Amino acid sequence: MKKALIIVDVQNDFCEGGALAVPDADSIIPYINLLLEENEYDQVVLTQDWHPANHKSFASNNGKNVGETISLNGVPQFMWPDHCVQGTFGADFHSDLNRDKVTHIIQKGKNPEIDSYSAFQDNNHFMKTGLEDFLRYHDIQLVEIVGLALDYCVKFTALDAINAGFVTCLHFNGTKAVNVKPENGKNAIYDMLERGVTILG
Ligand code: VGL
Ligand code: ZN
Repeated sequence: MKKALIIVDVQNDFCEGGALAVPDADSIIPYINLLLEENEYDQVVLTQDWHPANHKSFASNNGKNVGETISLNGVPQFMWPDHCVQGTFGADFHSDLNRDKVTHIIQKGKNPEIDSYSAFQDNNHFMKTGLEDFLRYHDIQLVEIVGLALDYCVKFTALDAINAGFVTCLHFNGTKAVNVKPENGKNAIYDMLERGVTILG
């Protein structure tokens, strides 16, 4: 069975000191580097949140406060601080992440009108990113997922991997939740278990 590691959004803005820092995010990086060292993945995919400065998921672009929810083109949109703006330091991958074995990069969230938590498609299910085609082209049947944030991009990436028919595993030690509401991280795990994601310890 050919397998891929999908490393979700390990970018400066989601790490310590970043604009949308996920608590304890940096602690997953050595774990991910060890996975890369100890396993033979057929493909290693990085995803990168990659927003234009006028992206509508930013509270600042809607005259809203961070933490509010608006309706954006018919879907609920949580209001985030400005983050992962294309070409900025915050959008760069964390420098401690070993990128030697990376075979593919998926940039997402580029359309200012639609957010994209999943690495497979936008939140409106309007545009695919090409990740599914890439994995199928390379005969991948199993995906292992790590990265940030457990309760947003990691969760929706894992659920779409299941929908696409991949055997899907999440490394619990390779992910952290942003937990804008308490229990979001725990509920994300429940959602994934319910849909058939295997949680590896
Ligand atoms: C993410 C919020 C906004 C994530 C991206 O990577 O989980 N969360 N943009
Ligand atoms: Zn984002």
